[in-house]
Amino acid sequence: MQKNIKNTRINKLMAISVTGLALGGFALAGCSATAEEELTVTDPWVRSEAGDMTAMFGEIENTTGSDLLIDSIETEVADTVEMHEMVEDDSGNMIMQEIEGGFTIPAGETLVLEPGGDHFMFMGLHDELLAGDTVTVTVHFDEGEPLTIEATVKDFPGGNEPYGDEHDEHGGDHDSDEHGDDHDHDDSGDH
Ligand SMILES: [Cu+2]
Repeated sequence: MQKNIKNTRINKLMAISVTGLALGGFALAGCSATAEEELTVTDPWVRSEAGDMTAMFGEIENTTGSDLLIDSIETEVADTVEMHEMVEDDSGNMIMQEIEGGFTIPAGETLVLEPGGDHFMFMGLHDELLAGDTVTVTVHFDEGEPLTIEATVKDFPGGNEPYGDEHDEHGGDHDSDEHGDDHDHDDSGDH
């Protein structure tokens, strides 16, 4: 990690040329949105999960010339996706909580999503996610085109991070939600 920071200048030049090649492949695969050309996503993955919640990890490098604010994230495999960080609670335990206002990726910087750190939290999984599955995730920014990420599902036994109070009180199917097609009640994050 520190090595990366020290060698930023040189690595950045190399990363840009490597990125050009990688994106060429992507373009052939049919992705044409602007964000794909200006952002580099490295090793996006989602932890396999049979329950209600899991998380996505990976690195997103902002190679645009300007700061980016992630406005919202969506995926077809879960009801909602939140942006979480790990913080220390009063007892000294690390718990996760939603980031106020979303992640900012400064120009030239990389957002690192990793177990035990920042992550995209999938809540209300529709089906079990098995290793080898591919999950499509769409990241919306405060401006510009959205970024579409194809993340690979992987087994990760150590990925059960402790949840903050909000998650502990998630009581399961208390409202017998049938996963209908009306997602137009936007009451997310009302406190
Ligand atoms: Cu989380």
